[in-house]
Amino acid sequence: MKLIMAVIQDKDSNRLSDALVENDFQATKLASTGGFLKAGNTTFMIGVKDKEVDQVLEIIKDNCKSREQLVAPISPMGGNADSYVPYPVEVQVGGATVFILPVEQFEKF
Ligand code: 2BA
Repeated sequence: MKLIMAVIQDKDSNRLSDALVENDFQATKLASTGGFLKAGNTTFMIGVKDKEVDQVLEIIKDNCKSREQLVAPISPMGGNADSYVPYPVEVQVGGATVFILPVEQFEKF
């Protein structure tokens, strides 16, 4: 068994939930925050059989889009003004960042 942890954008989370349910996969959604943008994102925990991993990765790929996001400049506040960029910078946020972990034991009570 594997635990798939996928960090995705909030905008894609309902679509991905629906697609997982349609395909009979069980998942848990966690509200998370990106360390770089400090903006909300969604982390899915999906427990699956080893042979189902590829199917779930396909579902994630099909339902999560990569997008550009603007990062507002942060004022230096007494720091080094030389590196201060006074205009918003665009970053490419990926459709999904996925970790696949082995599960030693799985129980439901
Ligand atoms: P954030 O940390 O908010 O990062 C959002 C996007 O900002 C990243 O998209 C990347 O394009 C850019 N970025 C991140 N750190 C950067 C840096 N030091 N310099 C310049 N640009 C930077 P993604 O790579 O697609 O990541 C999307 C979200 O997935 C991340 O949100 C974070 O929540 C999660 N994530 C990505 N890599 C991770 C990792 N190795 N471990 C844990 N979470 C990760």
